[in-house]
Amino acid sequence: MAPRGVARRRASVKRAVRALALILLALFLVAFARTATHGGANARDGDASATVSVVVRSSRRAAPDARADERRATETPTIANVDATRDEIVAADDAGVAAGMDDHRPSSPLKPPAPTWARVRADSRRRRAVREAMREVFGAYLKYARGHDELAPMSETGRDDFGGVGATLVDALDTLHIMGLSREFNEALSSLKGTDGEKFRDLIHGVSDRDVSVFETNIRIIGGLLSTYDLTGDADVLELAESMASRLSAAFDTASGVPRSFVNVKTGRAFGLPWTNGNSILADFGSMHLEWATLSARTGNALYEEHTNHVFDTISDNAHASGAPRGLFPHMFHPDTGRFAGGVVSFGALGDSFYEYLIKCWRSLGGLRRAERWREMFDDAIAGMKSHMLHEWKRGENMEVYAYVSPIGGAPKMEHLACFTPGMLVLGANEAPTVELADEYLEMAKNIARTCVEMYTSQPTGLSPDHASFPSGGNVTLVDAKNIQRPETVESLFYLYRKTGDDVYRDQAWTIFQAMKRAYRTPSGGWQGVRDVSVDPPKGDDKMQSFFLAETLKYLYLTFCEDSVMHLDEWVFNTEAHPFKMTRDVTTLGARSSSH
Ligand code: DMJ
Repeated sequence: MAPRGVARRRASVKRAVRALALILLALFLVAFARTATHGGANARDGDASATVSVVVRSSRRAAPDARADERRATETPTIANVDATRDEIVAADDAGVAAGMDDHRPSSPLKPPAPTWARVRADSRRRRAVREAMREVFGAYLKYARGHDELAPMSETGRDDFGGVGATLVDALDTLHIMGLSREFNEALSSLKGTDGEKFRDLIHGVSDRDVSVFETNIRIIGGLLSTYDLTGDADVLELAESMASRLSAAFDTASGVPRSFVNVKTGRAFGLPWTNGNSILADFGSMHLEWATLSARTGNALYEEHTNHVFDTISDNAHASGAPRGLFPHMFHPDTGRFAGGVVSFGALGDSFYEYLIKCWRSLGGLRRAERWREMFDDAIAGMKSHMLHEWKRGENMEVYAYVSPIGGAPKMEHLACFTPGMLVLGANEAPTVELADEYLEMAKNIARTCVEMYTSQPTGLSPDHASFPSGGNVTLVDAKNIQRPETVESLFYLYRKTGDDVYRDQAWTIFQAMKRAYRTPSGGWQGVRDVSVDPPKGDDKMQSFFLAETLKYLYLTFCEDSVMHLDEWVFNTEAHPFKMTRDVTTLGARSSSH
């Protein structure tokens, strides 16, 4: 028997061990709870350093689905909810600041994650400024151009470049909703549903005898309606989207199944652009699947997805015969011969969104047919771009290294349109086949984005030209001096910020927003583009683009939100920045491609 003192010591050692065990258990439970609260992103983060394989990828893709479904079941997305979320975010911001919270801290002390997306807090002041801009420009649109496609801010009247169907109304809907501008959102929606929207509904229901661009109608009208449906659950809006798609379906009635560029919504007569010799354009017919597969999933009608899935199969099966370097495609395709017909190979006009949709469809459509082919085609496209289209630019006297993308065979210059490339590369870096490739994509994204930002900051107006060249040892040189409020650079800054959490991207976005505000604003409250970015003060173009409300202001706003707002593992943005809930439950897959 041990003496009393020894027994007491043993007992107190036991107590200490038990206490220590309890502390460790508590720490573990806290860590576990935080991981669970932060959801699929962190679950996936844990294996981010592993060699990525198909198996890893599919488990990565499964996680957000469960989270999204859970939310769908508990939450009816209404404008009130968005307001509540915003208030909660602001309150949480304040609490976080008070507690000295570090945004970028690892979520678990036991296993620091390599995050898919950075965890970032809102910058309430800047976010509010962008929201106010949206309120102002949409107010001016309603006042002077309600029901028209776009506002002419200086003339204080409407413009109808899309057939007078109220393009801005539809393009702006989801931005208003996301920003919690409930009064404006409700007014826009009731405008569309009420007498102001008669022309719009006549177009959608094929009553008016009107030719429309299949691409523009798809990305703006169908995209805008679908995202509004995903945000609100409003069944009338989904019905309008479906009706519009059934009008456009006539364009797919070709020997190859690849649609022509224009269609008459009443007669179904389809035709190509006159300058293309009857060819269809890659960026047009190659960027429809995201909308049409989503529409099929929401309506249960497989027809839409079948059309665009077949288009993908046709493009993919023609890859070797396209005449372009591996992974890349010329922009002309003849819908009757079913063959590529030459043209430019570009990440700018005529090619851009085709490449964007390879990665977006792969990331966001569960049950995608030939899913691996979409990913392979994306990685091949980037490899092709790197070998044939990516150029180094040594800038200024210090010969600092930048990068830019230009079409194959063309002069060494870049359109602002191609500035979406960094954002696309960020998406490609997530869940890339190897860690090395992920790093390479991110590096490329940063270098191209530097050039895009330089296109703004090098000009006296602080605005980018639409097209620029980059002489070695020199500065940005104007090729097309106008600026038409395009979104691509701020879009890429948004993705880079969400990926890295590096404040440099937020600051760049803020600088660009301030330059826009200074140069675009007019006395009517509408904001217009400028004719020459090198002239300060600039002359305006008297046009407020509908994509300025759909994309530019939306990406700016989201850059200043915290990462949980439109989280990039839950939402995918179409090429007009209309967000769709990621679709994990596509069951209506194309019968025509079932052999693959
Ligand atoms: C937008 O309409 C879309 O982003 C499209 O894909 C090409 N670019 C314009 C805005 O610049």
